Amino acid sequence: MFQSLQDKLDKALHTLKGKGQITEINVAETIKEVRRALVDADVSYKVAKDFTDTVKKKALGSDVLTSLNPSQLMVKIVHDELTELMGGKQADLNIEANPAIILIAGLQGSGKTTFSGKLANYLKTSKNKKVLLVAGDVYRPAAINQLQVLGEQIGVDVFADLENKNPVEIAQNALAQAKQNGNNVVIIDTAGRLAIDEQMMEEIRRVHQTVNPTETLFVVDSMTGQDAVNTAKAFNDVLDYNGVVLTKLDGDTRGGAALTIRTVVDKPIKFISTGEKMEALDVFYPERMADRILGMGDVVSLVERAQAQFDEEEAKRLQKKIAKNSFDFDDFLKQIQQIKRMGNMKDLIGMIPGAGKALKDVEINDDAFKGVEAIIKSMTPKERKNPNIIDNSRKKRIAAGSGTTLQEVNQLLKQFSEMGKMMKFMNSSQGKSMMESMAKNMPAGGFPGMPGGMPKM
Ligand SMILES: Nc1nc2c(ncn2[C@@H]2O[C@H](COP(=O)(O)OP(=O)(O)O)[C@@H](O)[C@H]2O)c(=O)[nH]1
Ligand SMILES: [Mg+2]
Repeated sequence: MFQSLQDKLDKALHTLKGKGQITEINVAETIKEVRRALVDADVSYKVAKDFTDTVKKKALGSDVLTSLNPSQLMVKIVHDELTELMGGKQADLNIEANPAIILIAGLQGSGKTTFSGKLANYLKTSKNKKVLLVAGDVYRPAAINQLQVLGEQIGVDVFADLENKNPVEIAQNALAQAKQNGNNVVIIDTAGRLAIDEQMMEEIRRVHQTVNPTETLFVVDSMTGQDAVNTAKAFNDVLDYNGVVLTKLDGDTRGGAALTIRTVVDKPIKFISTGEKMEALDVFYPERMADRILGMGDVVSLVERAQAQFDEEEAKRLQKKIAKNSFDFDDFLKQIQQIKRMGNMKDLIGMIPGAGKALKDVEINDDAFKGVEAIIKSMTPKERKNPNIIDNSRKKRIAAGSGTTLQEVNQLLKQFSEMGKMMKFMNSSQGKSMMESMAKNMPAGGFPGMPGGMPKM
């Protein structure tokens, strides 16, 4: 995701490496390159300029009380500002009403129907809702069929009326049915045009006015860059929607839409869609997106907590493993066990490279690792060394053996492979310098308040 932006920011932030402190002179080059990276990612010049002005001010104004060097400090400032640019906080979907009505708007091909299916699936599986999908694209029978196929696939009811060409009536009839059948969420998929046109706007405006949705979501293809931003504005003028859904973030998108939409319409991005599978939907967290853009979120928190509790020897051993790209599930298990011994789970979680991001929204208590541990323990030693050899039938066996589900096994494997990517970053020169500084800042006597200090390995 956003690979080119990632690379350019990485390069820009790297130029400060080895500098003793941030000065007006040495920060100038970095600032220029950050701005260029943003503009190249299809962020408008004005937004990019405002962004780098703020970053510069903060960089020059910050008392270097922390143990971060200029390069790390800059990473942190850019990270925080990116988070802010994308809205700061995560924004929830409002589904309190009964039934909650969610209206889906956007151009044709933006991914509305696919997203409607994904959202229905998400609300059904994660929020335990009884969802009704409504086929409101009256112009294309294929679109109605597409929604019916999705509904069948995820086990969600679909309201469709091939005879009726009036989307307002369809929505009304669907609502009546929802009330009768006790659906607590109604998702209305709508038609779009290839470009904004008055008729489409009028039609969706009427549907909007009639059903008075709890949430109106604007779906936009993130591949369309600055166009996405313009469309977002046009729809917002008519619908005053509640949130934005960015689709096709799995593609070769440059990132401009994700970074600019918030500034232009002042509406939060609520979901991101990253593929054609029904599960490929994520709640949008600005901070995690900033993590991803900088390719280093967990390292940021790792550095921030460099004073905290990590065993120096173990860090060095890990570093070696990482350098050799040989970090495996046995190491992972060891890390988990060490952390469990250290207690204070939630605070420590961000210290495992990669795991912090993966487990951020999990309620962390001592039980949180049980499933993960059980899964790893159900793998053969060979599989722990090389999880790539785990095929589907083995996954099922592992799930059965560990008392978890196939989905949980898949999730762990996916997280682990993402961790592998994080490791690659650690192997880059910037990652290495962070690990070194982390090791250097390690308190020799272990972590205060812990009996016996750190366990040594
Ligand atoms: N790669 C990718 N393709 C998507 C995503 N969302 C939708 N699509 C594809 O984009 C095309 C248009 O999607 P559709 O949901 O029919 O758009 P609609 O016209 O707005 O309803 C279809 O081929 C979808 O499979 C996504 O997040 N990633
Ligand atoms: Mg559609």
